[in-house]
Parts: sequence; structure tokens; C-alpha cells
Amino acid sequence: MSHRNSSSTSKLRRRLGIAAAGALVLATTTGCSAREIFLFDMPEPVTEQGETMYNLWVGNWITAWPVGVLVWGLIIFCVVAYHRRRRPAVPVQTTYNMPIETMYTVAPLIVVLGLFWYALGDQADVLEVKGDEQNVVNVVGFRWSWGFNYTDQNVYEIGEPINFQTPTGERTQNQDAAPTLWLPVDESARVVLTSPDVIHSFWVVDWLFKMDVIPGKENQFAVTPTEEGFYEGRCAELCGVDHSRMLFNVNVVSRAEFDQHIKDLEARGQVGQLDTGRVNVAGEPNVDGRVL
Ligand SMILES: [Cu+2]
Repeated sequence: MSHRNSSSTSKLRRRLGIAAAGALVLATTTGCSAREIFLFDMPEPVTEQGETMYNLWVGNWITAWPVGVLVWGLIIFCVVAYHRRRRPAVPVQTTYNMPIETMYTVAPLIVVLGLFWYALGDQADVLEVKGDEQNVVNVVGFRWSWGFNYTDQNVYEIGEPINFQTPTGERTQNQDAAPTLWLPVDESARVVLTSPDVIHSFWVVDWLFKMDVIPGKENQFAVTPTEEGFYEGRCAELCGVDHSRMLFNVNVVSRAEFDQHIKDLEARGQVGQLDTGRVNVAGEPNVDGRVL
């Protein structure tokens, strides 16, 4: 190796070393955990089905990171190694190299088929509704809030659109003011989704799950919450001018607290079921024929 080559090699090593040290300092000084860095701080699962989603994501990241690191590594290497160096105008051309071309084709095919296989299996698990769930609730998404029919107990809850701002820009309500669906922990629930007007989407962020709410169609899924807690939800389908006001919560509690909540709804006179089949002029659902 000539003197010129060895000096440029050591320069290259130094630059790569500085880049690596910079990345390390950035990662440690921002105080991020490995989960935050490699999984982008994805919420940890709080339902049985969420566990499946979480594992699918982790599997995807395990596949994606080495591919990403390889690609970024090659890009950065080329940028650093060939920076301002004299190269022939046309580099050496490699054509009809069967081993390389076979690798280009087969390697991505294996990755894509593998991801597809796992996604398909997990999708079937997450969407499985056996029909023997311990609780049944009917979620009604309407312009611009949510209603919850506790089907077995014949009581309901209905919310109002969240008011975020006064005309002067003050924040008047927060997520806590949104209607709340209560569910008992460690019990399976079948969630039936209906809409009297347009397409909405029922999304509980920490469940790692959302499903469209389609008028004239009953979408449903089963969920078993495994952690007590208060979880934020929102409409995830741009459904009109006040779409952003369609917030809700899910409160996962003990069986005793759940029973008490049902009694509270009865005491408030919220007996009956929201009927999504009858819609008044404002597009809001009726309760037992009464216009809300
Ligand atoms: Cu909506």
C-alpha cells in the first residue's frame, strides 16, 4: 500500500470513529432506553391481543434493523470513503453476475414472505371472535362523539364532542371529559362497532389496535384487557369537520368496580340502548326513540 493510500485510510477510520462516537454520545445523553431507541418507544401491551401485536412489531424491527444498518452503513461508507477522491468517470461495471442477481432477488423475497407469513397468522389471532366472550358491548361512533351500549346489562353511556378551545384560544376540556367505556380486567369482551352516519374508526392507542366503524355494517372484535388503567382513545378515520373532537376513554377496572359503574348508570336513568338505526336530523343516535 502506498503512503498516500495508508494516510487516506487512517483519515477514513478517524472520520468513521468520530461519527460512531457522536451517535453513541447522542444516544446516551438523551437518556433513551434500548426499547425507546430500537422500538421507537412503542406502548407496551395491556391486552392479550396487544401482546400478539407487540411481538409482531418486535419481529418486524428485528428484521428491519439489520437491513437498515447495512443500507445506512453502505451509504455512509461510500459518502466518507469516496469524498472528493479522484475516481474514474465510469466505475467498473458488473453485469450478468448470476450469483449477485440471484441474491438480489431471493433475499428480499425471503424477507417479504417471512413478514407476510407472520403478519397473516397474527392478524387471524387478533381478529378471532369466538362468540363465547364474557362481556358484550356495542360501541356507537357518531358525528361527533361515542356511545357505549352495555348489551347484557341494558344500560348505556353517551358522550358529547370535546370542546378544545374557546374563541380566545383557551383550552376548555381535556381527554378526561370524553365519554368512557368501562371494562372488567382479565375478562374477554366482544366489541361490536356500529355507526348511524359516516365511517369512523375506533382506536385505543395502548391496545395497539383500531377498527373501522361502518354504517350499515357490524364490525366486531374480541379483546381481553390484562392491565387495569385509564386508556385514551380517538376516532382514527377523518370523518368530517369535528373529527378531532371525537375522543373517548377506556377504563379497565376490577369486576366489583365495573358492577358498581353499571349500577351508577342505572341510577342516572341511562337504561335502554342507543339505537343506531334511527337517526335524527343532527345525525345523532336516538335512545329508545327519544331524541338526544
Ligand atoms: Cu369519526
